[in-house]
This record gives sequence, C-alpha cells and structure tokens, in this order.
Amino acid sequence: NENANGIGAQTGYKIVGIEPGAGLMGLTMNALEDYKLDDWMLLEGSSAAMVAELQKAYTNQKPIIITGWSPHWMFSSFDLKYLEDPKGSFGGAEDIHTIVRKGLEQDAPGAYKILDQFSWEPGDMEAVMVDITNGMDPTEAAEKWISANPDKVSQWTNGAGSGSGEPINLVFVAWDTEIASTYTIGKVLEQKGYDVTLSQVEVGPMFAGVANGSADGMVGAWLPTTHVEYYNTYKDDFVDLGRNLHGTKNGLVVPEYVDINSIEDLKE
Ligand code: PBE
Repeated sequence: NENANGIGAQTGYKIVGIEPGAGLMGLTMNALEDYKLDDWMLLEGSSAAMVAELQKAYTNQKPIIITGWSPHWMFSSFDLKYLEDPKGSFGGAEDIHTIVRKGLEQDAPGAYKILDQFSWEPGDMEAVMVDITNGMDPTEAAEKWISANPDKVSQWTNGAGSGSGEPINLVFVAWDTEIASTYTIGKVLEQKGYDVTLSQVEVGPMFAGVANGSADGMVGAWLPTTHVEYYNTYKDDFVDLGRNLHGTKNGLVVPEYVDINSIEDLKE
C-alpha cells in the first residue's frame, strides 16, 4: 500500500506530536490503531517545537501533519484544516474543568469560590492567547483581558471574600490554552488578595499535585476524553469544580494546501 507520491512518502510517514504524556498523544496512538496506520510514526517533542515545525513547513509550502487542538492561535495565523475522523478516535467537543485539592474550601473559601465560578468562552481564551503569541508577557495579557471584561470577572468574584495574603499555588502545563487560563485566573485571585504562585509542571504531576495536596488547584483538565486516564487515576483524591470552558477540539491537522481531507487518506 505504499504510494511513492502519496502523503506518507512526502512526510516520511511522520506525524509531528507534542509532549509525551499529553492526552492528545494517547488519542493519536489510538487513532493510528483504529485506522490501521501501521506505517506511520508519531514523533514526540513539545508544543512549541511542533509549532516551529509547522511554521517552517508552512513557509516552504511543504506537507506536514501535526497533532492539533482548539482553541489555538495557530488557526488564525495559518490556513489549516482538521482531518476528518470518521471513526471518532479523537472524541467530540470537550470541556475544560477546574480541579482543586481537598480542604481548599475550608482553608481559603474565597479563592475556592472564585475558582468554582471561573468560566469563560473559547473566544475569551483566544484573545489572551493571541496577545501572548504576539509577544505580550502572559501576566500583562491577563491584566489586559481582565480590564476589558469587568462583567465576566465580577461574576467569578461574586460573593467571594477577599484573601489576606493566603498562598494559592496553581499548577499548569505549558500549553498555550493553559498558559492563558492559568495566568488569567491567577491574576484575578491576586487582585482579590491572595498570594498566588503559578508552577509549570508536566501533565502527570499536574493531576498528582492537586490530588496529593502539594498544589491548590488547576484549570486545565480536558474532559471527558483527553485526560480521562489521569482523571480516573486521581479522582477520589481531588475536588472537581466542573467546567470552566466548553468547546475544545483535538485531531490531526494539516495546512489547507495539503491535498487530503480525512485520516482515512493516510492509508493511501
Ligand atoms: N492539549 C492542550 C492537551 C490539553 C490541552 C490538547 C495539547 C493534551 O493533554 O493533549
């Protein structure tokens, strides 16, 4: 089934992935199995390296296949398309949940309430992401969004008592989505009187840290599919505050100029 001019030959049968351990990497491995793409390889790397590869290929109009997700600024910077996924390996539109440690409600009720009430739309998150991508410091991008959206912020802080310097440690992975959300809610907590630390970690430690209480919370749990294994491993040991955003998507992504439309087309 090898076609010398096909997409496999053009890309070396390589899919450019992200961090090992990312939910999207597991979903992609499942997809390779579901579609029987035995010839294909998923490369491990990082989200930043993946975008750099995409940028390079795009500039040279070379074929490339990446693991992609929305919301992400790359869809406004490049003409891209998701490959159709008729077998549903990547699941449907998802939610992002806020998860906190047990005991936070007692120790810092105001912060707990703000985290519980945190909720926004993909367009909000994108606005912060675009500013960061264009070179703005994440703290500044968060402050800018907060100043421009007082109504949303006051819904999050509604009824929440102010802190008096209690420490709040939020953990996050350096995905563009989670940088945007974590810096934004972190800044809101700081403005309400909490002493906020943002700690960048790997995905496993993000879940484990909230479960074992070394972290107070996180706002980047993609459910029901992407992080299901981490979620099920730790779910008895943390408090799930429900979704803070609806409408994410995962999949294989190619530039529009690449002449395939479905994951099925990788079979040639
Ligand atoms: N992502 C972005 C993550 C969740 C946030 C899709 C790269 C993942 O675990 O795959």
